[in-house]
Amino acid sequence: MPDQTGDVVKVTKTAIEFSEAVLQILKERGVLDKVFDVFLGKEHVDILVLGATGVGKSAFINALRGQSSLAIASTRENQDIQGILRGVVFNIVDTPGQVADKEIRARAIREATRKKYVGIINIVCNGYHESEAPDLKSRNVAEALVDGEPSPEYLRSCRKREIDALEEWTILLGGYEGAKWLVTVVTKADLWLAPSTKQDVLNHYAQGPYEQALGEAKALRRIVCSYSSTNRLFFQRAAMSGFYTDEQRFADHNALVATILAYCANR
Ligand SMILES: Nc1nc2c(ncn2[C@@H]2O[C@H](COP(=O)(O)OP(=O)(O)OP(=O)(O)O)[C@@H](O)[C@H]2O)c(=O)[nH]1
Ligand SMILES: [Mg+2]
Repeated sequence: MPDQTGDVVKVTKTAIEFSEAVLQILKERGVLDKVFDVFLGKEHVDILVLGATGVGKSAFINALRGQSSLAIASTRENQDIQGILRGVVFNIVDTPGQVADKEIRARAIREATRKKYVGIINIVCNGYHESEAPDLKSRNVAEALVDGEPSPEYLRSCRKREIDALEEWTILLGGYEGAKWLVTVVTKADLWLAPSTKQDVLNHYAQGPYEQALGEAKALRRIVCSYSSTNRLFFQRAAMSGFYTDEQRFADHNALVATILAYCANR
């Protein structure tokens, strides 16, 4: 289906995974009735998914839809995924993260700023970027892994890249009233999560230089969540942290879905 800019946009209709556990969380947070009111009003929700190449945006959207991501190619155009959740239509736009696709991303961002209500999901992964994209120099693994372990230098440079990626869209929020919330999803927790470091990782995205770089987006209602879309060796070689249990995965998924619904209900 051609959009106004002439781009070809793929629309996939799907249901978003939504379990009783999510309802329970909303109940505990005292917002269940409010969420149902929004459902009854059959409101439309646009969600823009942003982040550098290889952070796991497409895998995250697949996980949100209850789909796995075994073989996944780098995204090269904006993709519109429509999720139906009890009558409410969620329009989720997956954007390409490669540096070369800046213009394509800008189009999705401009398009979003014409909407009245937009939620932003910004995907980061504590530096565990993995992609075939030419702008990740570590295509050949040599940079990302040293002696079979993720290189601290590589992780650091990718975390820096995550901060740099903010610049592209935060500036557009000045004067635009439609953006209502920002959820920073720190995905790939199966790789990075450990009891002793979890809080430090979440703090990295909630305060300090990362938060400073949010600029205009600092004014949004926002939260930082841990997540994992799949269990996978880093570059198919380096081990996972070993601390991310299935229980934790369900808990993260349900808490995130509940947060998105609660944010949408708080219009
Ligand atoms: N271990 C692990 N790997 C993940 C996770 N999510 C994504 N990956 C892997 O990370 C790589 C990149 O994932 P994508 O979803 O394609 O990343 P993207 O952000 O969409 O990248 P672009 O489309 O290039 O912008 C893939 O090899 C995924 O399998 C996760 O939660 N855990
Ligand atoms: Mg993608």
